[in-house]
Amino acid sequence: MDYNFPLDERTISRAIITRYHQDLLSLLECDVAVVGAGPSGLAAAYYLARRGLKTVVFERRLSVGGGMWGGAMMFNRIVFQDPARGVFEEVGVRCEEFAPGYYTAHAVEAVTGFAYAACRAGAQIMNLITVEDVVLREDVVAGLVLNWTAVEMAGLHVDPLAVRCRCVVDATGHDARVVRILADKDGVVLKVPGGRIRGEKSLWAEVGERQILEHTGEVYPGLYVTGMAANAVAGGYRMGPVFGGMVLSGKKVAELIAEQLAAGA
Ligand code: 48H
Ligand code: FE2
Repeated sequence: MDYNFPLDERTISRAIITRYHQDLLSLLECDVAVVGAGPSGLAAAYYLARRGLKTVVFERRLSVGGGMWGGAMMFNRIVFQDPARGVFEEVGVRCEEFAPGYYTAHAVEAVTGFAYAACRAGAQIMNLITVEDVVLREDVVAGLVLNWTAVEMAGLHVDPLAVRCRCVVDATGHDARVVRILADKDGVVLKVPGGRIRGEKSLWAEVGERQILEHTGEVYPGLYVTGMAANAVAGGYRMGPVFGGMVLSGKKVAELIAEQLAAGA
């Protein structure tokens, strides 16, 4: 193999800087901004992008995948139930039946499968960026306030940048970070019973999984919840290490948003 190529370090640097900034500039205006690249956020991004919506995912960590990498107690296998099998298969994750209706997959294959599918469908995944606030227009969530995670971690006083979008999906898991940020503001009433964050209940797999789908949806004009955040906001049970509801919730939120945006267009 002829390995001689006249590499110029400046061209390498220029390529990285140029491409990143081109992408960042194009994301100033999106259809949907998903916060969090766990299983629900990645599934939502895949289905949104597949519908032709301009979709970005902001993830505060270096790695995508959220709580799916570690399976349960660091046994890196995940479990999901029959209704979600089609979603895993659609993104190319191999599923193995364990007991009637119960399937397993390798956690690494599941994370990378969903991440790859979302990218290939056209979603833009921006890791190392933390969402620290929302943009509001006439009591409608109309964008996000972003900062480098490194700024947050270092505790530096550096002001953020903002992007606009037609709607936001909170896929930040147990913390329900985006809804929490909004709900802390004076006068904000959420579209859930009681108008405020209820907090998740203890563990009940069957009920928790059902509730995830029931609670997936719009909680404030322009702001949707998916995945664990949906139960954290509405006061549903946690379900433990089962991932069917997470990816089905991502699929459901994408369907709801597609309908809503089509109706408003
Ligand atoms: C940018 C942020 C921010 C921020 C957080 O926790 P996740 O895996 O979330 P889900 O809902 O897709 O999946 C939940 C699942 O992993 C789980 O924990 C289950 C099923 N638990 C059941 C139980 O009983 O415990 O991913 C959330 C992602 C993470 O990658 C965070 O880093 C990211 O969101 N994130 N990204 N800006 N402010 N906050
Ligand atoms: Fe969890």
